[in-house]
Amino acid sequence: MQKSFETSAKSVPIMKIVTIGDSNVGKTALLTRYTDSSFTESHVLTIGNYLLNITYSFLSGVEFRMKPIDVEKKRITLHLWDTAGVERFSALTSSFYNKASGILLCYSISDRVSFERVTHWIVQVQQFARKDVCKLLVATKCDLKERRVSTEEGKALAERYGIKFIETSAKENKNVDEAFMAIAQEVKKSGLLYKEGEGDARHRLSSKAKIETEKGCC
Ligand SMILES: Nc1nc2c(ncn2[C@@H]2O[C@H](COP(=O)(O)OP(=O)(O)OP(=O)(O)O)[C@@H](O)[C@H]2O)c(=O)[nH]1
Ligand SMILES: [Mg+2]
Repeated sequence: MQKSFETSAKSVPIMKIVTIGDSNVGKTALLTRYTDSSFTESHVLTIGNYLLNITYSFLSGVEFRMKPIDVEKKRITLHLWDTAGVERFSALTSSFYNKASGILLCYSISDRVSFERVTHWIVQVQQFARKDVCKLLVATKCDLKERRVSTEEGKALAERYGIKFIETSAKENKNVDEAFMAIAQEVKKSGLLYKEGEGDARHRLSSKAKIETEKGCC
């Protein structure tokens, strides 16, 4: 019985999804809403100390979560890598892009600078991620009344880069599942999936966490 469970678990393909964008745009809140159905008002800088991941992500500026998802009736495991937006982690976090299947490029509708810096994040992706990585432009905090970036501007930017666009609110749980489903569908179309254990940071980082992180992972 146990054996057949392990066999079927192993056959579930993996998509590696990375969230990137400026600090404070709400990347962690988006993931927390998606994986834990919760939201917190406080901003805790992502620095890689998420309790469950401490053995393999400390000092990395990246936190890890998993969630199963059915994409067009096929069961997939999402490996979700939440990067730190603060500049001091950029060398380490960018090393997490290289095997990403999909990247959520996030900015906040209430923070004009975070929108203008999407171009910077795209350059990072072009430099460090696979050429065929799937991308989705995600506007966050669309519940806020003090809007600094219009929906039209978001759409226009996404069109410029030939990627899809979605406005979300982790606080009000708006379009959060839809954002992850959209990137998962893009990845499924592109075929950029992994087998269990293939290039998996959780295995590679367990003993030599810092060294392996510096080499790049996920
Ligand atoms: N109103 C509102 N606030 C949000 C939303 N999402 C996040 N926030 C708030 O924005 C702040 C920053 O959220 P985080 O998710 O920690 O931001 P982050 O992008 O992960 O930041 P770094 O880890 O520093 O890169 C927190 O105070 C959140 O409560 C949202 O949808 N609506
Ligand atoms: Mg964070």
